[in-house]
Amino acid sequence: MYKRRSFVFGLGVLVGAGASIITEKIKQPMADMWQKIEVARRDFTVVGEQPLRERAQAKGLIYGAASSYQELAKNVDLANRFAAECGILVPVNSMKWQELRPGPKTFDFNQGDWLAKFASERGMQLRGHTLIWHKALPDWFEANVNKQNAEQVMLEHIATVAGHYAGKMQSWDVVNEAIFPANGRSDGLRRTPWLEFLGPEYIDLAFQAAAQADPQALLVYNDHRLDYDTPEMEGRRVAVLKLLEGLKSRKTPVQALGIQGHLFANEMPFKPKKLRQFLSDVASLGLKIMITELDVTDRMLPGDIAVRDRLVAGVYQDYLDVVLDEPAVIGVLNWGLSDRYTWIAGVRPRDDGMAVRPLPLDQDFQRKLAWQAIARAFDNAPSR
Ligand code: 9MR
Repeated sequence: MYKRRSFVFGLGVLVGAGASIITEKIKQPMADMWQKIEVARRDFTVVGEQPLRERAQAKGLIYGAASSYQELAKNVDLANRFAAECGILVPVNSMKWQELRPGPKTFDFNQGDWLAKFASERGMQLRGHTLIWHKALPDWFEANVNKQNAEQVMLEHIATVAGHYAGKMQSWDVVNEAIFPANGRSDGLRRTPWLEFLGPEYIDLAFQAAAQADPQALLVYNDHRLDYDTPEMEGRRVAVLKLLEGLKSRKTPVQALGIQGHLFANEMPFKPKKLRQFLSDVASLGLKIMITELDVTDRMLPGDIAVRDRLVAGVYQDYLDVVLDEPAVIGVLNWGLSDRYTWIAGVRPRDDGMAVRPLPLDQDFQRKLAWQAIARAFDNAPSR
């Protein structure tokens, strides 16, 4: 596969060499054409009908996806497809502060409990997302949380929520998206209310509280934009590694890195070696790795669905081939299972108005080439 890719990159260089006469306008369509030819040659055939959860499990991996409470509770077909394909379920929003915390002193576990029960009844594990994040905070947060009470508010939240689900969680995203080098700090930390009130130590405090409340769950630091070969993402990888090294050196109980894996077809340069090295670096800290929110934005791809699905499947294949080569990777989760329910439709829609197709199942819950690419990646993965 690497050979085929470098063949394509090679053509890119050739095209680039004649830059004085070949304008950007011609270069891009040519690169697109070569990519299409390259992906058209790929084999996405899959042996057997087994669902992704079984293929992953056969290699000692976990496969699953995120869903909102609303989608699962109202759509029996989705619920059945979910239970068939997924070994683990993560609530998209139900375990964020916004949903869980109607007021400064109150907790509402209704949606979360429904999802926990659904998962357990259908033989799925459960993943918690997310205890500490700068987004999805409730309206009352700003007026009620300050430097004086922030530590107590945070610790109470973690003790109560992680305590409520203790023993039921495969893993928790304890802290989400704490890195943002563009904020200009030398440690790369994002300027959030938690950082402002508690300093960088808030991350250590959160992991300690989670470990105390639920000693069984795998405690994950989760972040995004770590996948591509761009200066921005390189900066983020460096900062994430520095954060994880610091946490480990202080014996803070972080146990895994969650790489969200929101991918982009035809938007950014992907260098397998770069990603592979990052995974090795993380693993060498003694951490497990989970791909937690995988999907492929298809905004830059042609409208034609057969072509588009092939290119999206190619992105999944390239990515998972690298990721599953690292023995520290223990699981892969999609951010949604079916194209019917995806955040990308709202946030990264296509200019031509056609529906986006970022996930393994189509709008009618039928398996797509992306499903096949994932299935093949599990089938070809080394056993854990
Ligand atoms: O998909 C989620 C969307 O429904 C919410 O409105 C949004 C804010 O809470 O969060 C989205 O999920 C995000 C996840 O929690 C963290 N990583 C990025 C995901 C997509 O934005």
